[in-house]
Amino acid sequence: MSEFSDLTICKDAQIMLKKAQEEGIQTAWDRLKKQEPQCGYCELGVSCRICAMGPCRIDPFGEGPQLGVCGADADIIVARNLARMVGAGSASHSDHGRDLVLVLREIGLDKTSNYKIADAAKLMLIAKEYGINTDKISEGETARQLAEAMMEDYGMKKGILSFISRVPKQRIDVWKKVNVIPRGIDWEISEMLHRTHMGVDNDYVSILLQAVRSSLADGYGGSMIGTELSDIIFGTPQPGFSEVNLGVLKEDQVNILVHGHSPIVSEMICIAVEDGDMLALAKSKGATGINLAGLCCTGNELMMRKKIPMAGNHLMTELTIVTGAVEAIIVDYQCIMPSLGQIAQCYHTKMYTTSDKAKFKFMEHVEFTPQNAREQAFKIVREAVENFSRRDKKRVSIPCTPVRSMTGFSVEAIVAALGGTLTPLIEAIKAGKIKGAAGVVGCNNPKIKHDYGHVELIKGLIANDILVLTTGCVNVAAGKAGLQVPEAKELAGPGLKEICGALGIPPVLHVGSCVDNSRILVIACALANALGVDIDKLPLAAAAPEWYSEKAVTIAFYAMASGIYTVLGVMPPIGGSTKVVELATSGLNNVFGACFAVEPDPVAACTLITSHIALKRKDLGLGV
Ligand code: BF8
Ligand code: SF4
Repeated sequence: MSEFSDLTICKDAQIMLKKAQEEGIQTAWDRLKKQEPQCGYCELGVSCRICAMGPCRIDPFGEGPQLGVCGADADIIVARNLARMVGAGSASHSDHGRDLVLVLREIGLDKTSNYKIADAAKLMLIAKEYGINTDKISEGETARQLAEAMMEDYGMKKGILSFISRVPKQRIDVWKKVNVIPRGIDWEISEMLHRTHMGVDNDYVSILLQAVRSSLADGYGGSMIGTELSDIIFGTPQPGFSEVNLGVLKEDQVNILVHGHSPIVSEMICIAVEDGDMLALAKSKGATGINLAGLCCTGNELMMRKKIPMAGNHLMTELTIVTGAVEAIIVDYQCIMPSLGQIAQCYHTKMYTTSDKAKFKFMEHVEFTPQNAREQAFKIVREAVENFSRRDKKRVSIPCTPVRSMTGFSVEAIVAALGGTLTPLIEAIKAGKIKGAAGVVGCNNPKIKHDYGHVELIKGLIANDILVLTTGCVNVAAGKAGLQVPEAKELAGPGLKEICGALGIPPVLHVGSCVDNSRILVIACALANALGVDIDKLPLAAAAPEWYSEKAVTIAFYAMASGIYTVLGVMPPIGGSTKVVELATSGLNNVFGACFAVEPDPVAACTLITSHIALKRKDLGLGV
């Protein structure tokens, strides 16, 4: 047993944590310790610093103040804080989606030679979905018109998001009743901020319904646009194999990592590392090649489409630098710990920022635009290669060998694997071979043993014949545990094992990055439409066992509002309002046919999900 085995289940992480300790490097785990005990008011959500009459806090024991200076009570303060988290999560995904819309428009206007349409068939399909008559117009003109139609989804011109047309009618009726159909992406996010300004919306239910609407603007708006356009511009993922863990770094090669979320940057780096001149330069510096690997969601994007290996998830990002083997890390935005620049100072690793939205101390800024992306990518890769000579070989430690992992399960790929329609999946569910499906998504959080929450929950689910779809940082956890290869069927229950064996797929499907949770929504909508029922009637569930980010709260909200029961492994900051807790954990059922549960123990979380799926099967008249 390693001395770090209470922090992480991953061997590579344990070895690197030891090295970090020996080399005096602080990690998120160390900083968490220094923060403890964390503020109890903030943990309960009852502190407010929205205005300058505050900051205010409500005494959870009922002895001290029960109202803020403005008169807001615990319910209002808790709801406002939570709603602002949802708004920020929606903004993050949606602003990422917007960047892809802007690139698509530049392609359409022929203003960039760096980006092209990789999946013209999908461009045509989505353009048709948007009501664009593609018959007599060029591919470029189609791209321009689609980009501009999507821009309207961001604004207030349409009054309803285009992809809402994918949602079953029964679900739209549910949303109509409580007035949460998203009207425009930016509209809902900005209204969320408006409503939570002091003196605007002061009804906790009303505040939380706007949080729902803002989350739906992400799930069926910003994220869905992000996914569909990434497929159009960079290619719709197809199944294939890659590798995961820190062992994907190569001792004899220049190692370059991409970190963040946007494929706009990482795809261009991918082109530069494959260039012959760059390779020749690397060889002249004594390296045998240039090795590109991913971190977090931009890593997922490259893995899905290009089978580029993944070095790690959220809590591994600092530890990759500790290997001493990384020449450069290129970041775009989201989930990039500000500590990375500082840690890189202790090694030879060069850090680059690429978006004016996301600048960091100790990182060099190299702004990427659709016009200069290729040039900038080559500049960074050249510098990374030159940096190989500065590597201190004595400090290099690559702690393990990589694990093989299967990826690339876009909706199109899943449908193709099923033979062209969802019918075989529906039949397998009806026959009880597959009891249901669960999306296991989200982050790492040092408050939960790293990757333990993901891996244990997933193992329990597949053993119970529940097909698992993974996104975000869960992919690395599942991949490292050997759960994302066809051979993992041996860990599945007999029915799921049979289906996976017949199709040659793993019981745990890598469906992409966090914006790609929209792929799960598309499948849920298609299943419901095929069966003629609402989504909440299906044997589906979602879980975020180790979530940390505002984006994860937004995902949880749109999953729940779509009718999918959602289990969280970390308590959100709502404990200070019994009314909000009651609404979240049961009241929402009466409105959306789904609610949240909080369960940090993955074994207990698995029981919650299997019982929920059994109940849904019973209600559908299917064998349990
Ligand atoms: O968007 S799973 S830690 S990397 S927030 Fe971040 Fe969470 Fe990872 Fe991707 Ni998603
Ligand atoms: Fe205090 Fe109200 Fe201002 Fe919040 S909005 S800081 S509760 S006065």
